[in-house]
Amino acid sequence: MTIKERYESAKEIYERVGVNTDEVLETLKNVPISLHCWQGDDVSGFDNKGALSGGIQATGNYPGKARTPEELMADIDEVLALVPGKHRINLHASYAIFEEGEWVDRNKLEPKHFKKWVEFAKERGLGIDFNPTFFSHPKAAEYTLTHPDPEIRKFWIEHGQACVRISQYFAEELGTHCLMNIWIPDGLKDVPADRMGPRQRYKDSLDQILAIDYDKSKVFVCLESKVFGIGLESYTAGSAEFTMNYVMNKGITPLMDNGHYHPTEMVSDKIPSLLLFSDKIALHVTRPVRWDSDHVVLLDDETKEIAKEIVRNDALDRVLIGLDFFDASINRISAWVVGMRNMQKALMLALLSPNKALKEMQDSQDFTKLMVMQEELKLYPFGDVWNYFCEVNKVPTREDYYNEIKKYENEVLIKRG
Ligand code: RNT
Ligand code: ZN
Repeated sequence: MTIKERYESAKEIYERVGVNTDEVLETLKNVPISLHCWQGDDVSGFDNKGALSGGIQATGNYPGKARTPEELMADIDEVLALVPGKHRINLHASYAIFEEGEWVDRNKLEPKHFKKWVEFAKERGLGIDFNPTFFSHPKAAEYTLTHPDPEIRKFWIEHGQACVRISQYFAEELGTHCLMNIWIPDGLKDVPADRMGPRQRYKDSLDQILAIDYDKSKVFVCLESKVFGIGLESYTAGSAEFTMNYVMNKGITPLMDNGHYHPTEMVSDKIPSLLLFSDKIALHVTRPVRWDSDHVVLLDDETKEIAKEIVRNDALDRVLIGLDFFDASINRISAWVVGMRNMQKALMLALLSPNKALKEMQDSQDFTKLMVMQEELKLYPFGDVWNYFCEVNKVPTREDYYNEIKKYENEVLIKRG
């Protein structure tokens, strides 16, 4: 049977539970996922030679890491050719591209340092999302936006402001919004003597960043919370409560990374609550294994559950989906492609679910039928719909992308030092 024939048969099966698979394909094709550039080079960036800091870690030494903007862009092209649909790219300030012999510090970054990225995005019809980089820098050795030294804090405030201007440049050039996400690693390894002070300074720093004039309809400033980091086990200034209160107070956008909570706390469960109070919310979809380890996103229960909350609350245009992981132990292109395709598979599963009927079962307290249906739906021919989706969007079906990646590894990656 061909992929198309299998699809036709799957279509009939889904029709019986009231799901139109053609509509699912059309919807999913138009859901952009923001591809994080930092999977390609283990979060190294181009603006300094220092080690990755900030309590995050990429482990592994698989060959082929991108070392230059050209290599990173070529790798991103390879990824986009293996993922169905149209997407966005997510850059960090540390990926600024300087002219030969030029260098400016992070507080002096300007749109021109991202011109090459804009050209890259324009040629491919991609949107760009952005992040100030408050780590991997000599001035970020201890704290950034919470620093007790006013000079260092000022440096980082200026960096945040510069990034808002760069975000607006992206939005204006590309004709689509730019999500600008603020995450700082600031925290303490051991028991604090003052939990309030750093948060007070964080609040003031954010106020100063947001005080510059920018177009809120084009730049969506987000704030990402975190419960702990490596070496920051006892306290983080940007806790969930700080972040949620700040966001609600200022009318900016909350961003949840599903590696940033206690292990049994689920981001999927938080999504509807946030949707009731914020017009838009943003996600960093990742996979924490025992800690915020940033493993590649799999088609696991929580990824599926996150997708369900987005789809059944009719929020595909209100939840800005981005990925955030960095695995250096496997082929980095494969890490990206597997993560992207899994996020899409999770969304497809959610779209293929008879969500209205299931809600009615819950409301009418028909929990018996609800369990039967939820369990049986797991065995519906979802793979046949997925393969057809890949085929019509002209990307490899099933595991065929692996061969493409292996070919690229042999022809390109292996030759990198
Ligand atoms: C760190 C945060 C943050 C970073 C990226 C590189 O724990 O998740 O989003 O991973 O900005
Ligand atoms: Zn994150």
